[in-house]
Amino acid sequence: MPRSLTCPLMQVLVLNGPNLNMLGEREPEVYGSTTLADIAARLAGLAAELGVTLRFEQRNGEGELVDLVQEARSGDGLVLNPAAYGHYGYALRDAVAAAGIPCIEVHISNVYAREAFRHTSVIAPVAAGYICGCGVFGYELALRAVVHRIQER
Ligand code: CA2
Repeated sequence: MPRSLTCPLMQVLVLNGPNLNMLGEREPEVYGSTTLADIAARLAGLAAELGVTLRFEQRNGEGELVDLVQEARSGDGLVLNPAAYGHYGYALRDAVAAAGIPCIEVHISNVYAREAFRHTSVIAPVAAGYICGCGVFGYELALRAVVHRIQER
């Protein structure tokens, strides 16, 4: 039976880290010309299709991101582009590990084709999955992946 007939809608937080508010405005050769608002709009359409209540946020500070991950514990899943914090943000990693909900880490660029410091993720070991290098389409893949994980539980 479809989940919508039996349970409340799944709640997923899509959380974006520092500087991603500048998406589409600078460095289009690396990140493309799509803005964060464009991504939010695309995901809203997909969320409706998948039966998901979506919250889409961006914060620059690691503490603010930690606060939102802690709030997400009352929901079902997390899609996280931690931006540079993904490479060294242990407080954010601890929050994701403690959240007890599946998290899919997403990066727009192929971090493995870039500087060596981007080749490490401190989040990936505590995430359910990791997507990078698929451009902004990675967010749609990540939303589908986290929904799949939630339904498996
Ligand atoms: O590829 C990604 O999604 C990243 O998470 C983006 C981060 C970077 O530090 C990670 O290594 C990979 C950077 C976000 C900054 O985004 C900007 C967008 C437009 C202009 C300037 C920065």
